Amino acid sequence: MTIPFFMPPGVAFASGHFTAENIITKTTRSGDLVGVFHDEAAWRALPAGTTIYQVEMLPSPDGEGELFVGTTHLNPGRVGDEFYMTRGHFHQRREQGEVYFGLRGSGLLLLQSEQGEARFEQVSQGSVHIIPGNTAHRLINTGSEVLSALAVWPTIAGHDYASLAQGFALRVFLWEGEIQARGVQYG
Ligand code: M6P
Ligand code: ZN
Repeated sequence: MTIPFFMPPGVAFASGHFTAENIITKTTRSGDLVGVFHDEAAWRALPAGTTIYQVEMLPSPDGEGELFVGTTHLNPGRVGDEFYMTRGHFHQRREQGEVYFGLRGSGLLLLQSEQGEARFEQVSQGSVHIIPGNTAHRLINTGSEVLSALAVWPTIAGHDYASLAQGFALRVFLWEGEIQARGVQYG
């Protein structure tokens, strides 16, 4: 008997690019990231159309129990001394977690609790990151190649950017030739 089959979408694990119809893409440019980087003058000096990262996603149905699958491609670069990073977010549905898989490049996943406690995980090819609920997450590219990470998250999770209006508690810079994290002072 011939097995009836459905041809599923594919992902190239070396790059994170999907092969599927109806891939959804979103580009985040420097001009979209108002107030995200520490050095405002350096941010203003960067053309607003500079691509910082792109997300490609498979379409998924809405509703409890459904999952999104997407790849973030974060370019290498710095705004002043600070490495390029994603905006970062809590989930609107705070209890919902997410999984990131490092595919290429090297960087950091910055995780932060609602109490403001921050920590890093090293992202590299093959790394697996289980992001618990109630935890904000941001990718930082500390390397010289594109950092690509595959993500799987519940469609109901949603994004809450507003709760991080003050930013994360740690920032990552290239300082005297070394990758360094610094605590953020709020005035
Ligand atoms: C991953 C997922 C997405 C997220 C994207 C970009 O692909 O976590 O949900 O939108 O990264 O991150 P941000 O929304 O913080 O810009
Ligand atoms: Zn998320």
